[in-house]
Amino acid sequence: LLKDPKTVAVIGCQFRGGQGKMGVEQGPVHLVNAGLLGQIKELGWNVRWDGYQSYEHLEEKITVETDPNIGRMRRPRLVSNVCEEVSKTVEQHAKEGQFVLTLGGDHSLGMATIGGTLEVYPELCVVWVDAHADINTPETTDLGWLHGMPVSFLLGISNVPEYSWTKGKLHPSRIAYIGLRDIEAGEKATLKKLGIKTFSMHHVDKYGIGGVVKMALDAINPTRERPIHLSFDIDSLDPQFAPSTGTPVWGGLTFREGRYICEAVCETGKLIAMDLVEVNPCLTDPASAKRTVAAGCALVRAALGEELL
Ligand code: 6HN
Ligand code: MN
Ligand code: MN
Ligand code: MN
Repeated sequence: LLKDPKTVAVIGCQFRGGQGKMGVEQGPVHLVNAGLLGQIKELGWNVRWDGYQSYEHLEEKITVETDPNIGRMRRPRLVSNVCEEVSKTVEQHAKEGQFVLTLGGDHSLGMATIGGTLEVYPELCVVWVDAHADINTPETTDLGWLHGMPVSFLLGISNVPEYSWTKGKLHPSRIAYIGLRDIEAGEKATLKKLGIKTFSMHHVDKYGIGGVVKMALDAINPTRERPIHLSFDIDSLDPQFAPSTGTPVWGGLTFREGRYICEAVCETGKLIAMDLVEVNPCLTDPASAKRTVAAGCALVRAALGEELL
């Protein structure tokens, strides 16, 4: 599956343009300063740190003035250009056979990371762990921020000329959500129409996290042969475990439930990429930020095999 099963490429995406709050671009620095790269090495991985990607060259060129809304979409050209660049970086590392770990940054990056891995692994399936479905289209979005829309571009149901690089190759039968609890009416209609597998907190309560992960994988990866991309939004965790995030929603996953998802996906032996996004260490007091960052590090370690040692 991975040509280089011992190497993880880590990309620190200092990007906040897909949402409106300052600080989410600091996520990667806080995760790395908490010792994440060393922790991954201790699990036996070669770490290829790709450095902090700051996108200043694009932010200087694509300013608020030159990037007016397209319909309701805010900062549409900036997000598109950054994501296209990230997508190429992810694709390159995946092509080299490395596990790709992307540290966000906001979740608009999901269209970039999964877009990149899909180019290398056409049979890919996606586990999207989030309080939100992030499947708004330019028509259904309320606030207009792109971090609520990446899945619609992956599926090819948002058609915006500025986003023509997004190829829309993900089939709706190959993505499953876990942790949902804040979905907009338009998103609900889309999920229903496309028959997408969604496991909300209601299902987690009803079946337990073990049952939910099994059902999710059975749906998108029945024979467990497909490569898996795990896109983990830290706001899937309950705010008591991950308070430092831009759109917290009560009633979320416990830390253990979040960890379990990462462990179980890792256990399949098919995980080829992970995103950890929406860690915003600037929104809370330092102790809460530290707790959020520590939770994020533990999720990554689980996805990279800590529990299997
Ligand atoms: N995230 N559904 C809301 C929106 O603005 O479209 C919230 C999106 C949150 C996005 O947390 O990655
Ligand atoms: Mn690189
Ligand atoms: Mn998200
Ligand atoms: Mn979210």
